[in-house]
Amino acid sequence: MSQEPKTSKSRTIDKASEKMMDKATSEKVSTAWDRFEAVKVQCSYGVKGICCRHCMLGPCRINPNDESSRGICGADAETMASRGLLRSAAAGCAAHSDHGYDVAHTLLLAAKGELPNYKIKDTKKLMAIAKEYGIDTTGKSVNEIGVLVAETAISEFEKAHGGLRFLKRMPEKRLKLWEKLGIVPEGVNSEIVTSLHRTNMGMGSDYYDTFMNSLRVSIADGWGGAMIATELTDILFGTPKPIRSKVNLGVLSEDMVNVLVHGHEPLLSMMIVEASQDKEIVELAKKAGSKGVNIAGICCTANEILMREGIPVAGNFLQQELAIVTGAVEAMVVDVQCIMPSLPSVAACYHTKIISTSKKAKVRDAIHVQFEETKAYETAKDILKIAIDNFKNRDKNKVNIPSESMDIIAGFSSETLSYMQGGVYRASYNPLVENIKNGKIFGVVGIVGCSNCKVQQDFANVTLAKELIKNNVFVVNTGCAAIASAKAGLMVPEAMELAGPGLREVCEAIGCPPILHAGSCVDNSRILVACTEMIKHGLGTDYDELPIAGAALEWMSEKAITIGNYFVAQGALVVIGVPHMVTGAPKLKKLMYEDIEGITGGKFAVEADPYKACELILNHIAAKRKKLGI
Ligand code: MSK
Repeated sequence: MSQEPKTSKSRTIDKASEKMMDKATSEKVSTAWDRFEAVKVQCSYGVKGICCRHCMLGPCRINPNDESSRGICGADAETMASRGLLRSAAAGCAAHSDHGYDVAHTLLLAAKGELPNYKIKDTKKLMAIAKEYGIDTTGKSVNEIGVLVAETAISEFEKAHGGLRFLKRMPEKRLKLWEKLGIVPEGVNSEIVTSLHRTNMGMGSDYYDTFMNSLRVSIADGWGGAMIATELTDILFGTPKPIRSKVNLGVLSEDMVNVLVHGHEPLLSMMIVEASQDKEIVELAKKAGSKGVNIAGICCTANEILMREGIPVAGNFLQQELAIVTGAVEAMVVDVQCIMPSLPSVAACYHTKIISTSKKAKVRDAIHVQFEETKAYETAKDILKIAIDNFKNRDKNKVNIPSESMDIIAGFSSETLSYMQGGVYRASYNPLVENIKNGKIFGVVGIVGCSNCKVQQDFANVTLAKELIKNNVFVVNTGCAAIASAKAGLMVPEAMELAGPGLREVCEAIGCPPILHAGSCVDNSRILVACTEMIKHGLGTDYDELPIAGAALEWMSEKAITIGNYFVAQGALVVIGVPHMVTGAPKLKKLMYEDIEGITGGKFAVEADPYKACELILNHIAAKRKKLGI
């Protein structure tokens, strides 16, 4: 059956993306949308989660119309789908946690004085984490404490028993429930290893147990790997504070050397930002005929350097190829996660150099400049020199930078939010909680996750955010959903006009937009901390009592499975726009979307329509408010 290619307008609501898609089409450059449409029909077994290739008896698949259908080993649809889900959750946890481990290792070496380019920037947070870790800081220098904090964080990954230290942040009630359910993680790496073991041939076939363990490994991410990544990145580079910048492809410059940093880890990108101001680099750039070096980010690397340095964001996940299509990018420097293997082939149509930097993510047909923490600044300069040298190859006839760029205020960490509500001496969540209780703020919703060709880019995320604030719901954004909101002009004080009167009054008093940019994917841990603060300040006694919800209407990454899982384990409603690949397993589906609510208080709901998703969330929050008697 032939399928008409979709128009760029129907693929995205973002004007800049639309223009670049049209440019790509006219220049015969294939993008993710073209490849998605070329697939035409995606595997109907895969999409339902009812196929398995975990052993060489298979691959096997289940006949969805035959209840007695089994794989060769006897696995049914429930076993196959739940195993697939647990493996994905473990992979998501591994991604965030490996990121967190790298940050911890860098902090360790920096504190030992072995990395001349890195220094502890946020000593206040260092001391706070040292206290939480039970480290005796008496008479010790900042670096000595840094070593102890880093070593303790590293032990959180490596230990097999003992439980995660950050879990002590939670109210006892939730921890007790998790203990009863057997989903309290021991150590980060051991949980990932056990998850892979559990899903091996001949292991667990009980879909309930397998799903509950997918929650467990996800908790190891939220309260382990991701939280360590967030907290230790703050120690190394500073806890974010409100900062102004710009977002969308219009941040690229006609007359500067454009370098895009893309991926997730800030370790190299922070150095690239610093090196771009280096006298030698600036002079080289001028000598090459440009006005200097312009750094901008894609995906969560963008969020990391936006939050701390105010570096502009060029775009979210589905814009990585489109940024190259502008013809104005001298180099795209990639680290880990969310990097499309297609980048070198798109770049081959222009002059852009794709530079991979992580030994964990070598990209075929890219230039590889290995990142080593010991010579980070030098590496950053080497990369910038490649980009500068490439400026002469820019073909002016191929350059078309869309004019779209939008102001943004980012940098809302949990600490900042607390500070904004009371200043240095009276920092507190009390005003937020009081305004939730008095109804000026109806509830709080986290909109997180990616962009996905299966749905119109940015539409669901942006529409949901707008609908929620209209109904006095405070919105916290992370990841590519945050970039979507920013592009739509929702992260500036003017967005207050779109908020309901109660929310507007509170935001004006606090001095923040009604939609907050809280950071990257690992920074969803900041939302966990913020929810914990609400409870500590007298809003309910456990997370499932809170008038909150999560939404990931455009998700695509396994990391989003893990994030959704840990919020459901926490007791939150999580609305997703793209269903999990479990729909061929009716019992598992019922467990995830219905029965789990009676177990953890949270559940998943599928709703791609942002208006209906909003209604669902508002009803959920109303029910929670009623139960709380507010
Ligand atoms: S980058 S995981 S596409 S949010 Fe964190 Fe964006 Fe999703 Fe990657």
